[in-house]
Amino acid sequence: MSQAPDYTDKIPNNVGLREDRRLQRALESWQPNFLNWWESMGPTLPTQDVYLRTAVNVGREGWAHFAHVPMPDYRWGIFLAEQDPNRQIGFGQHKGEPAWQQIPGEYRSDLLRLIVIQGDTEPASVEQQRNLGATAPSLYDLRNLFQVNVEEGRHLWAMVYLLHAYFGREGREEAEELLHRNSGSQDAPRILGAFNEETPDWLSFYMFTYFTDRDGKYQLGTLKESAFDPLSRTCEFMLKEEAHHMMVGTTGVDRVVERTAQVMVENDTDDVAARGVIPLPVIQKYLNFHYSVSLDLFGGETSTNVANYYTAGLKGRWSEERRQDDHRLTDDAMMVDALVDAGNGQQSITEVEVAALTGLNTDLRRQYIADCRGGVNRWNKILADAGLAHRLSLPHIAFNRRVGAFAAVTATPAGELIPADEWQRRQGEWLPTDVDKIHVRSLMRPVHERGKIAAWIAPPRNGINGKPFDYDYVHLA
Ligand code: BYC
Repeated sequence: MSQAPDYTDKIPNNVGLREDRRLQRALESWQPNFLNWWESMGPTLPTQDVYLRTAVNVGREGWAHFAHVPMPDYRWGIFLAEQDPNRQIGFGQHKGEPAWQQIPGEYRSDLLRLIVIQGDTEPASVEQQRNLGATAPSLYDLRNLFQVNVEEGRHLWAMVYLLHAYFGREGREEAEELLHRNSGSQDAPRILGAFNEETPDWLSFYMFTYFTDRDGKYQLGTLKESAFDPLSRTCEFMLKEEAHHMMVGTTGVDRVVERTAQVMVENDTDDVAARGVIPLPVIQKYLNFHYSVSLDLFGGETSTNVANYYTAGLKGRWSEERRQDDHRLTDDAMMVDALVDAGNGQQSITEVEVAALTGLNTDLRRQYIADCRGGVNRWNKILADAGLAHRLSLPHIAFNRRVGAFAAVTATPAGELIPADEWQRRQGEWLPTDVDKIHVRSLMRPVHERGKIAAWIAPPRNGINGKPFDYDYVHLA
């Protein structure tokens, strides 16, 4: 008997890949391309092995398995949350009908678009972060970087599974394109703006995992509501992994703020750049940048796309089931942020009433902003506890925007509209300048020694999976 390579083991899954030879073959032929992409665009730091959490099943006990794994041996699996055979569509014109196990023809192209956009972000972030290993502040942080990277790789697999299983040849072609586009490429960039920005240093990495991964949490939360059940189940499981990424961002910024505050107090000065830490105004500028580019990921304040997605049942709201309304919204209105003509050629920022369906990007963005405030409050508590008066804040929604109503204007972090030439002159007060970036990069020296940590960041309060901070999380090559 000829021994076909057993890809069902190479691709751990709970989707019955063994029983679907066609799909198995399609994914088999994509797998080497993925691995080539990982080799050429993934993490550059050579390692022997890394203490990683691997998803092995979706059940309460079995889903996360921790072990030292050589990176190339990491197995990217396909896992969907448990199916509820009685699941009904929770919103839109099909509310109350059974969830779809196949895609209705009329929604095929919209679903394809949503899945491709979601899929495109996953490998993009791995590309953006590929050089960070070389400057990791500790083995603990290095391990977390790799954990985030392999999970983003798995999230790509999650979307590619849907493309292959439900979209035929077009889906297979899109799956190839996901490996062809690259972050920052001139010819074939990633689809959304934030995923073509650089993540050149660890402060950017923590800000990215705080603000941009958090957009991922909210977008996945809306796709988890989808009438298309396999998409819903995939996103539900992805959200479990996303929690770790949130933790990396939240505690990463905590630790940077904590260390800066310590050095400020010890030396009784704000002027800490020369003392080997990141000054609070620079942290604020990084925050301003990552928050504003992440707001762009929510699309326009009003959008007929989102109205159509909702009505069709493709993309719901955050916590759809907890909303106290008819879940159809055809007769509802809501207020969205907008620019209006204030007469005498001036514009001003206000709110206008629109059909609730077209305002759903704003609705999601507001949920996201409220969540982001939680981080800022935490960081300010660290400053307050250190006895410092300085506070961090989220900039206004009109600040530094490229997408939506406010892309047309230039505004300060306080939300004051200013002429474009003033913005040009003053943007260095609010966004990282070359001098700021060079200073931050100058601190990025690797600390790859067990139990040691760079001087610009405080150690974490807890290790991973109950292990201490000085655990041998990574063995370097
Ligand atoms: N960049 O109708 P509108 C994550 C386009 S992150 C470039 O307002 P819509 C992760 C738009 O395509 C989550 N173009 O937009 C995080 C449209 O073009 P057309 C990723 C943009 O469709 C960290 C036109 O402008 N997932 O998972 O309502 C690490 C009008 O826009 C942008 C998703 O985003 C932009 N930023 O909303 C790893 C979920 N914004 O139709 C992973 C899937 C808009 O005129 N995507 N445009 O040609 C969606 O839900 C929606 O497509 C969007 C846009 C929210 C992105």
